[in-house]
Amino acid sequence: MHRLFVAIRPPRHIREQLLATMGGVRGARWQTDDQLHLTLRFIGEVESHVGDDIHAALGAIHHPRFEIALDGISGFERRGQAETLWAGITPQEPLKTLHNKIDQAIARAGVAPDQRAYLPHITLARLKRGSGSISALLERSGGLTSAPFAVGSFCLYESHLTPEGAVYSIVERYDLD
Ligand code: 3AM
Repeated sequence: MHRLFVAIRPPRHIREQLLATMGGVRGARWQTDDQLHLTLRFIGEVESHVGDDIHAALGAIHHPRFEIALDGISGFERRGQAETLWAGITPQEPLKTLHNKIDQAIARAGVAPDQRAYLPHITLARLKRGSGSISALLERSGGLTSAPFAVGSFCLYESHLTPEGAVYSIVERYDLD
């Protein structure tokens, strides 16, 4: 079985900017450079032959290149407890359109459509229990923005879960038009 997801690998200067914002939050496990990605579609565990069909479906996608920028830091929380911190993205429309195309393409490979609302973000940290609320954590760091950067490709990733955290590897890269 392979644990797969589709994501954009941010360019080096954006990853450097993200890495430079990290720190200063207690209980945060910050992402490493290798882990930084913008998920387009989480797939989950699939058999090798389904992975091959997903690869073929992704390779048939046509989508124009576009530009996005970093837009603030936010997070996901559950019951008032922060679980992750992430960088927001603007504009979201090209990512949502590409997400929908990927969803439809991989449905043809037999993967059930995504049931969850898609919110584009780049995870920066996973937080230990008891880190407090997002708003308390973010008083210092809400102002992250970047110049627009080009997205010229997206990638199929494989995720290996280890006790030290997830290890992500790029399986394939697909160029946009
Ligand atoms: O891109 P981020 O880091 O926000 O949390 C996982 C990670 O998200 C998410 O997929 C990305 C690559 O692993 N993920 C893991 N399990 C998931 C699930 N069952 C999931 N997303 C949705 N449903």
